[in-house]
Amino acid sequence: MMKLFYAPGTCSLASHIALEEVGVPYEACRVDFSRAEQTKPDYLAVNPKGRVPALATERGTLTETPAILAFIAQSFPEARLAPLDDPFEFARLQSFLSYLCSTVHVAHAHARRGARWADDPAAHEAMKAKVPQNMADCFALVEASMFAGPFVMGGTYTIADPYLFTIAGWLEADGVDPGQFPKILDHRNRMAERPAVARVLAQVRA
Ligand SMILES: N[C@@H](CCC(=O)N[C@@H](CS)C(=O)NCC(=O)O)C(=O)O
Repeated sequence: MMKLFYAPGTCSLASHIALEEVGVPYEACRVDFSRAEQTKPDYLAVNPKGRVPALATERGTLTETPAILAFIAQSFPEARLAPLDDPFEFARLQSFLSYLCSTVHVAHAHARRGARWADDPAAHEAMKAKVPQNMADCFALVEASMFAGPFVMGGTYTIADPYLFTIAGWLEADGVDPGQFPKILDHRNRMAERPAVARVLAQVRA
């Protein structure tokens, strides 16, 4: 059985929802950030990056949210979580996942993880101060030109949806009013009503 290593309130929620959507058995293994378990040898043996998510499969352990999401979609094609038979559409999907991973998530991380980029406490404060603007700019772009509706890629639910739901869930904590982005806010509300999403949220918050 696959094992998903996750922590509440993190980007691992996207992979968690995708696993729940396909309906395969998996074990959810909580990594306790309050005890810095992600930095301890036991977890570093799972993922030397010291981050979640990590998905342990029978062929080895995968990290990086876009890779895990694509693996889930490709491994369980019957769940139709990606346009697997259309290279252009699949690339458009990957483009969206990459933007969330490499730009939006990184913009968010500047609020809490400034020590990755600078040692000077004044630099941490300066990075933190930019987060509301950077996150609002990213979401304005998603709202205006990347979100097709009613789902991210258009009429069909894909692995992009739980990923957008996850990162849009951070907006208030990043000092951004999600009301500025009506399509994304409506998507977030609709996502929260999906049975798979509700099951994962109940499990993560327990
Ligand atoms: N690029 C990675 C980022 C993973 C990542 O940064 N995860 C955060 C939680 S959202 C984490 O594990 N942080 C722990 C730490 O920085 O100590 C992905 O998309 O999966």
